[in-house]
Amino acid sequence: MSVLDTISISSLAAADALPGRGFWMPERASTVAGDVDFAFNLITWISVFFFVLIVAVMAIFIVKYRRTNGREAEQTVTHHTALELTWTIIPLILVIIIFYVGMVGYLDLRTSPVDAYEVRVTGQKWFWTFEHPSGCIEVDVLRVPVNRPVRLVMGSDDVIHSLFIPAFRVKQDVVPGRYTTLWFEATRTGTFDLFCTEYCGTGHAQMVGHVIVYDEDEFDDALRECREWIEDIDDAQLHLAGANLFNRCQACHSLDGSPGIGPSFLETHEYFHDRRERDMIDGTRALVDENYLRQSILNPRWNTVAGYQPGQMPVFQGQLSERQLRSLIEFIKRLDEIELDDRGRPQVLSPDQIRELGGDSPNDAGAEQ
Ligand code: HEC
Ligand SMILES: [Cu+2]
Repeated sequence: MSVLDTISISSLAAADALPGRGFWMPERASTVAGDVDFAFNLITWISVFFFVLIVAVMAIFIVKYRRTNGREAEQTVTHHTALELTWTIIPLILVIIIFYVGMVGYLDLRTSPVDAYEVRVTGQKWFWTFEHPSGCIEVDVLRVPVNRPVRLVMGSDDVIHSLFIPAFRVKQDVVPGRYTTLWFEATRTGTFDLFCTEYCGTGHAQMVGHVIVYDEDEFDDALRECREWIEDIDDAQLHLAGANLFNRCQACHSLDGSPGIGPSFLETHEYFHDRRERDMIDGTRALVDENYLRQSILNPRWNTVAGYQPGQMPVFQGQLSERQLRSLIEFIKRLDEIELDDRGRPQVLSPDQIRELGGDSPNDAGAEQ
């Protein structure tokens, strides 16, 4: 660690405002980022050096030894021990150095400290679910404390995904049928990108999220807020809270009637509103009421809407609290009250904004009755 640290800090550090941000690399925000950049820069600059050297020598030799009229080809040496030892031993030393740097870095990346904070991660078409020990479950937002090792235990519900946090320089495949792990220790607070880097189907490009790094005490507050905010939203505003959860559904369900992997919620809303029955794939019909919505979200395997593929809709049993489920159902029921932007996405209000709409104003409460 320490040797590599000193070299990597002194070498090639870019003069940019964000620490570690250079021509090739995003900012550095984890303990291993420096080592990864060092290995990358080392290999790159060795390659650049030899590329320039070899091409230059080649160009000089092409000119110097080109065929010229009246000049006889000379006998050349076939063997030169000193030269051969040089071009064997120097590269050998270089690849041993590269191996050493790579191996030490790899071992650091693979071996998580025992006291790490653990988060369960599920990759699903096409979103990430992060589950904290304290019960906070969130989609596409990973909240972590600064200066504390975090270990991700990851699984996939469908196909191979891969979790990548560029600023932390960590990346690991997420594979169905087994757990893979990844650890990091963030060194700075702030918000960083998180991607899926394994092509996993039509919605792959939407499988993006954020890591939010907090100071230790802010972290506890953030987790409490994550668990509890929806519990104290008034029933009258619950559909607005549902818009906050819609990011788990938007890969497959539109709100403006446009077709998708699943039925548009506009259509579902109209079925609900008109008390109509849906044709199901097994030839039966089902009335679209609260129970139908509940069943469709928690346990979609019970049946499939005609015209859609079975098994596509993720099972949300155990992933939503009762209140979250209710807010999603309210969201579909009262979709006509949700403002959409020009790309058909719902206006998402923060928990505080939603709270402000409720409570104090008797008008709002009255309108709901
Ligand atoms: C990976 C794609 C996908 C995601 C993500 C997804 N769904 Fe679905 N959903 C489907 C498909 C496909 C169907 C239709 C087939 C079926 O009934 O299983 C469906 C059907 C439904 C239905 C029945 C609709 C109707 O009009 O009859 C509801 C309700 C529903 N989904 C709610 C949700 C909610 C709420 C979320 C987010 C929390 C969600 N879905 C996320 C694919 C998805
Ligand atoms: Cu993916």
